Amino acid sequence: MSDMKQYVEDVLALVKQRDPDQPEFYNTVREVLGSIIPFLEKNPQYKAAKMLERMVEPERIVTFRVVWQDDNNETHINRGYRVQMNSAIGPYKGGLRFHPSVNLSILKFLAFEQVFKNSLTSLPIGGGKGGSDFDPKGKSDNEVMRFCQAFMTELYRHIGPHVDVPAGDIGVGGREIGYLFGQYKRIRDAYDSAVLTGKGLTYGGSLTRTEATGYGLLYFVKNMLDDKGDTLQGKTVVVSGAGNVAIYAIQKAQEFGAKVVTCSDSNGYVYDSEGIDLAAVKKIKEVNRGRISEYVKYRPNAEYHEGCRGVWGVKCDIALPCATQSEIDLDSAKLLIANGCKVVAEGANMPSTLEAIEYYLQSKILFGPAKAANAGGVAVSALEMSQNSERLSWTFEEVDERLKGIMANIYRNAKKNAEEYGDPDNLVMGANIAGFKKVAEAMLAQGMV
Ligand code: NDP
Ligand code: 2IT
Repeated sequence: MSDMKQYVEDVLALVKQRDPDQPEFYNTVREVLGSIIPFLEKNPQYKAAKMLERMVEPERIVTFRVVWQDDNNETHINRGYRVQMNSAIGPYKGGLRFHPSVNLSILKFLAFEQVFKNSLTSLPIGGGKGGSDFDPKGKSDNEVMRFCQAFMTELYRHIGPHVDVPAGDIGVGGREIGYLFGQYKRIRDAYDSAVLTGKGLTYGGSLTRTEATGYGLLYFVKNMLDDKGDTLQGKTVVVSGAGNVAIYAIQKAQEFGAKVVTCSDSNGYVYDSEGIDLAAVKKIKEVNRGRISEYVKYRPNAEYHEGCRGVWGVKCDIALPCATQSEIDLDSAKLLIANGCKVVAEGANMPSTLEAIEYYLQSKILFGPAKAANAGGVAVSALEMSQNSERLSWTFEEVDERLKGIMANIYRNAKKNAEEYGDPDNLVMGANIAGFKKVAEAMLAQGMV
């Protein structure tokens, strides 16, 4: 085994030994470190500086009690978290997730991914992630508001425009960011616009932020296809999820001339052979906060299927997982490719298992890994911070143009590094090396950090 391969194995063993109960975190560390060995071999200074051991250890983690009352005056206790993973290139930046499955393993995996994703955007943002095991489903607006206020009453002391800037993720959208921002402002008694991103347009939000992750994903796919002389026109696309990322991915895919035939939530998926009616999905999910099963009321010819895994059995040219982690395992990956799928690009974070990713790479399909393909959301978050700093708002077109430029740049950077390190179509390796380089260089320059 080469020296650097051994080094990576040793660090992985250390991660497992320290936190044996954190499989999601371990898997993402394995994905990243396992793919940058050729870079480490050319740059032995990083082993000498124990850079990998440093990077797998979060700079700081806070966990806290969140106590709130529901509409029947019953008291509930949830757990809040913020993982401040790496601040080498800027203040910690990354979303908040409110979902019953949230735990430290999931937040550490998301924060670790975020470090390299944020580096890839070429904007000055470090990496973090946070959230709570609170479940917003079925809660009234007032209950969500009280929860957000209680959550921020503790979180405020750990964040700030130059310290740590949270945003949305699963279960945290414009409504939650509004309540969180209001409470932060009340406690600090100052208008620190750039303490949160994804804000509403009346109080410092950026045009295009709502659309940015989904649009960015499609800009990334367009770049991958352009390189092969192909386009989205007439392609059949399978999308999972029906939240923020999925909705705007569907919208842009349709604008590019593709036919999107599915979307889903955690209960099941819909198949609409004539193409998804986005207005219906928006009404169900954005306006009514309902279930995707209601789609068939709007489109009687569509089919609803219980269970979300079946979505990967739908024949398509392009698959865009946009719901959650580990949605596509090896069997689903095999099914997709057996049915003719030629492109997988990840809107969600780590939606494909490591075995599924291995299979995509072996099968030589085009694969856009999450940290590159879904970086548009956090990139526009950083642009929101810029606009807040200069106390100006840019037009939709201006932000969208910048987003296109950033996604093209991420694609080129990942591709260039994949070529340079000898595996030209492996964007997993290319994106990881490109993201890692900048963070490692910044850490080395800053001494013992
Ligand atoms: P939303 O909360 O808006 O939507 C999440 C969607 O995924 C819902 O349709 C939800 O269904 C479904 N979902 C959630 N958990 C599960 C599960 N365990 N199994 C199946 N479906 C599930 O979140 P976003 O759209 O913001 O986030 C989706 C993914 O994109 C996440 O992986 C997130 O980390 C990632 N991401 C988000 C960014 C952003 O800017 N928002 C940026 C980059 C990545 P249900 O309603 O049933 O829960
Ligand atoms: O996973 C992600 O990149 C996000 N949820 C967006 C983070 C952000 O700070 O905008």
